[in-house]
Amino acid sequence: MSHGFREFLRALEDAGELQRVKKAVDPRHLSALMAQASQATFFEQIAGYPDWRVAGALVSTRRRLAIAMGCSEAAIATRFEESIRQPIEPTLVDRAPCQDVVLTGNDVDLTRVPIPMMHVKDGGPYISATLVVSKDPEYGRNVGSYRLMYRTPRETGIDLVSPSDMRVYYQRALDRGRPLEIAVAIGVHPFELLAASYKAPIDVDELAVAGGLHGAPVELVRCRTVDLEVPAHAELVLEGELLPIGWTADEGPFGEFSHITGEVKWNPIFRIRAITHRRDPIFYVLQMPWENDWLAAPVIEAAGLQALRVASVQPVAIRAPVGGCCYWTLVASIKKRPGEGKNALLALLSVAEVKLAIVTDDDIDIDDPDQLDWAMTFRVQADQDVLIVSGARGKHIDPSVRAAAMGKGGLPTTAKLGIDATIPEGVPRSHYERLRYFAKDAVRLEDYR
Ligand SMILES: Cc1cc2nc3c(=O)[nH]c(=O)nc-3n(C[C@H](O)[C@H](O)[C@H](O)COP(=O)(O)O)c2cc1C
Ligand SMILES: [Mn+2]
Repeated sequence: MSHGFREFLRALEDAGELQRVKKAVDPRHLSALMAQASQATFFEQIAGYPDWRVAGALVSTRRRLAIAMGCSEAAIATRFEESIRQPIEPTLVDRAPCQDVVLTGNDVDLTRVPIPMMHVKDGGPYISATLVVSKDPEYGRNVGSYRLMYRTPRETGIDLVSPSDMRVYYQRALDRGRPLEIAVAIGVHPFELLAASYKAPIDVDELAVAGGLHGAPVELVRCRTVDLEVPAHAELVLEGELLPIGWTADEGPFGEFSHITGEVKWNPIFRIRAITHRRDPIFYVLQMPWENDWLAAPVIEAAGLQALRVASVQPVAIRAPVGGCCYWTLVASIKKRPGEGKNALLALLSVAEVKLAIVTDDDIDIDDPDQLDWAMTFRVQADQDVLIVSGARGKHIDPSVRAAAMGKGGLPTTAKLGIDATIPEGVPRSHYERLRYFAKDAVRLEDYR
């Protein structure tokens, strides 16, 4: 497979974006060391875990995400948008590297995997790079990414608080008094993780979305102890079930993708029946919050593009900047016709929990914060170009929505802000003519040295 996890590591290394650490590292030090590296990191020795190596911070920047997606940084949103329109169903294979080693019964022991403590207030060591597969009798196979908190050698917590397809699957199993079988694949290509974080309709198998991103079917293998399939090339697989106990076990705190320490949540428990892995496994430590943020960027940007097109506004560029955690803010430049600055804002603010949208014209490079500030300074009249919507759907991990004051289970709302930084109607474009230096192309500084 040309787009496996290991091929991606090689692509990063070829691009000078992967650093190897040769000395043995304590797993509790992994996150801090990754944070100090300017590249993705590959740890060749983990103290106390001779069988394992660790890779992480793989898509911590837009550049590394672009390498994963095989496109330019500017093309990420359109590349994602085109691929999700062309899903490719996965195929089944008989033998798989992810089952080189199969551990069941008393051999199931998470303490043999180098799961790191990441942040000072975390409720325990966390597995962050998960692809969680489940099935519902009616809706079929589902894939999402859900963090797992170490509890015991055979149990983890899972954060199933937010509305999601798997939450619905779990609730439906719970209503019948049944556990929900899940299989967790760790160490898969970012395309699988992007598909997992994409909000497909509930009856859509996100592994077909991953196939669309690869341009080839994802190869799956049947699990050994649950009626599920996982990517054959995964480094590590945890098979088991979510116990039918509802939202009763404490989980967290954990460093959230909002860059903020979260709260303790009430959640189900994942009991592990089997651990399978490669003969020479690499454990993927997804570095919070950066990798979680960048995995959201294509999803949110593509949703913004689609919303603009439905509103018949012509986008030129779109970005979900990392300052808004690639989730809460959208910035777009458009080829504007009269009124479309406002139409564009309405479209962008309809996306998920996006709470700040900025729209500007196609002469502004939206990757340059100075140009964006300039547009907001000279193209905005606050009494005419600012849109505020109250009481839209919010997300609890944004402290400003004051979810803590609502009590458990309350769903917060948020205000949304749109800024139309396009050239106002009635102001000629010539009023924005940028200054140009006299004789700019006629003289060269090096001729005067
Ligand atoms: C690295 C990563 C970790 C995530 N962790 C969680 C989580 O712990 N809980 C959650 O509800 N969503 C989490 N998400 C978001 C979900 O994966 C996302 O909402 C997805 O669409 C859910 O899929 P589903 O609705 O098909 O089950 C995470 C996303 C990423 C990229
Ligand atoms: Mn789904």
